[in-house]
Amino acid sequence: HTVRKYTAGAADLFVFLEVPVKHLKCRYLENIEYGAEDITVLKDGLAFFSTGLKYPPLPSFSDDPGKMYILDLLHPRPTPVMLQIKGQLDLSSFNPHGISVYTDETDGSVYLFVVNHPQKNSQIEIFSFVGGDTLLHLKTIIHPLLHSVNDIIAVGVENFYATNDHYFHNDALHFLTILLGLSWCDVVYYSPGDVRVAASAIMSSNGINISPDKRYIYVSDILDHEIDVFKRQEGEQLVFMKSVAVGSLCDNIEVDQKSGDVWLGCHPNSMKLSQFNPEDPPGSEIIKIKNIHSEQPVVTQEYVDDGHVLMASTVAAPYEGKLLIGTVFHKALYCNLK
Ligand SMILES: [Ca+2]
Ligand SMILES: [Ca+2]
Repeated sequence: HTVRKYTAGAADLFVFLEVPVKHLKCRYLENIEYGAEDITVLKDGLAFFSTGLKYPPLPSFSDDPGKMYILDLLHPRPTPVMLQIKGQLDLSSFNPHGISVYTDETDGSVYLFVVNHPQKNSQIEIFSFVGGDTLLHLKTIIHPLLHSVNDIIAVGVENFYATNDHYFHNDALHFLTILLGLSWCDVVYYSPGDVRVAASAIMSSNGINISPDKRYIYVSDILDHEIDVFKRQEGEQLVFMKSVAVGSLCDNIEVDQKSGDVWLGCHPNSMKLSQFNPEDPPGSEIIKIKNIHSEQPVVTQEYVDDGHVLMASTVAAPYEGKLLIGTVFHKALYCNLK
């Protein structure tokens, strides 16, 4: 494996890396043409996808509302199937972004939490996965602290942590916070009786996930090129433990439930991403962190493409020697790690 070289300083605002290609044995997944920004996999091999995100200034190439898909990794030829959404949710403005699943161990029921941006707002949708290809919409959560939500990690049937990736909604003010390197973003804890900032001083908090033993929370500080490790305290406050430098703009985080390895979908070149040019497309980079809690975590590049196969990777979800890779606005890959 190639160990990531840190040529750019952690304080650099933009990473201009031209990355050498490193491929795995992969194929495109059917039915995913306009991005699968987030993917997560249940222990039984069922994977959920959020697709069709519209998140300006990032490009999107379909005017259709976003949709959720499901895929069975135990099937001989896994293929994404669109999920039918029942209930009161307005599907014409559905714009799904970060996702998380929660399994209630007492009865095995599965809840899917989805960050939704109808009319550029931020809200959280909670669905019950009732089996087959059906989601039942249970409720919408709107709160002033959940103002620019990117991703979410569910820790109960109505409890979650969520990341805000902006401090200001105004584009000019937001750009100013980036220019000045202000670490004003946060992680919010939500439960029906208690909503508060659980961690702050983050430049731009993007992906969020949890360790297999549920004791630690991982947050990607995308503009700081780091993964922050927090310990969960009594009362759900998060205590900062350390940061692991990744040398890339890492988006969503998935955790291998067996090994505890942290998998990251990353953007090797932010300029190519924000100033989209099909002649010089943004690339994709998948990074893995092994032994994240040890003194010396091992950061490796597992997949790299210059954008000619896959543009703008956001997530890499491992399962039993297989890897699903999603993107902001492009296709998705099914890869073999063995
Ligand atoms: Ca997620
Ligand atoms: Ca994200």
